[in-house]
Amino acid sequence: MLTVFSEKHALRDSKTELYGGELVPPFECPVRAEHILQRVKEVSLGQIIGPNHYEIEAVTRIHDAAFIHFLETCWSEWEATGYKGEAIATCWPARGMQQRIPDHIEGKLGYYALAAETAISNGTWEAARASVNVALTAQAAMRDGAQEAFALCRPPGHHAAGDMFGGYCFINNAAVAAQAFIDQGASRVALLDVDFHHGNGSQAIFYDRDDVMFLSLHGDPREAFPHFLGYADELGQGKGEGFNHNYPMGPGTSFRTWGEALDDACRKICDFAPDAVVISLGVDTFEHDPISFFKLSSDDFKRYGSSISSLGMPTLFVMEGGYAVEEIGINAVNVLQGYEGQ
Ligand code: OKP
Ligand code: ZN
Repeated sequence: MLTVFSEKHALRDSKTELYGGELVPPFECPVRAEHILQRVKEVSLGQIIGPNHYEIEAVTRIHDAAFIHFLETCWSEWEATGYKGEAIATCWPARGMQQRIPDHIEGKLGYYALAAETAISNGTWEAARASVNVALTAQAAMRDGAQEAFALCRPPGHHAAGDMFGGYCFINNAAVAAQAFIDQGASRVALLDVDFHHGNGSQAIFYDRDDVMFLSLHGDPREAFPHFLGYADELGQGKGEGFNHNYPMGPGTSFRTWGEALDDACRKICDFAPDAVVISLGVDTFEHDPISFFKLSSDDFKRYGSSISSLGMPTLFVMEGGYAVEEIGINAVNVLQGYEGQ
């Protein structure tokens, strides 16, 4: 399987994450991508190429142009204020307040942020831009005939909505890639999110559409981030009704339960008969993940990779989360090897 990777991921190297009331080194750190790349090489998964450059229009098919401009200019505006730390949102347009975009960077941050853990710092934009180019390059390989590809994206994307960043995400790489399939003539695309966290951004982006079905297996929002989306009764709206499927699961969920949810999701994908499947591949479902509560073993990742290949559909894997950094390479590549029947 082809892997697409950009060294520019390393430019996303913020020093702080607001976690448990402390500023800690971010869980979403550069070594994650390095370990995955190393494992891809170790098992000789296939060719590894760098990303092509894509115009921003491929991104603004999904994201609001003013939001993209904000991401691009946030750090320099923040720096210009003289603040000493990284750019972190501290106030929001909460219930009953105006949804107007303020002029001050503090206000803009609150307007465009969905959570406070994710700091924007020098290089964040460049890395996010390279990450979406990685996804688009892998997608283009499939347009040109590849049956599957691995976009080794970092930073991840599935929490990013049309005009919101957060949950370590800035540009929704998987959503932009799904849209590229549609723009190239696909009638239907299934976006299956197996990251531990609900892909609130992807869901919101496609919620009223019937051409991209979104399915997500994740920690129950009652117990897990992003807390305010991902319930089972969110089924889509308008012509998108019936094209959104959530499988929230509780603390301690084992592969038995998780695998049944995956089988159900796969049946829905089969009925939908998409031209392509995009997998938001997070491996934070791992039993030893430091911030998640599912109990999948490294072998389980191989098993479910094989289930995904049983769909028999062109499949684009887009890297999302996974924070047990020592095992992240083995776990992510196990999915890909399972898919390849190894
Ligand atoms: C990004 B991705 C845990 C707080 C979690 C944010 C998690 C973002 C996950 N107490 N904070 O979906 O892997
Ligand atoms: Zn996650």
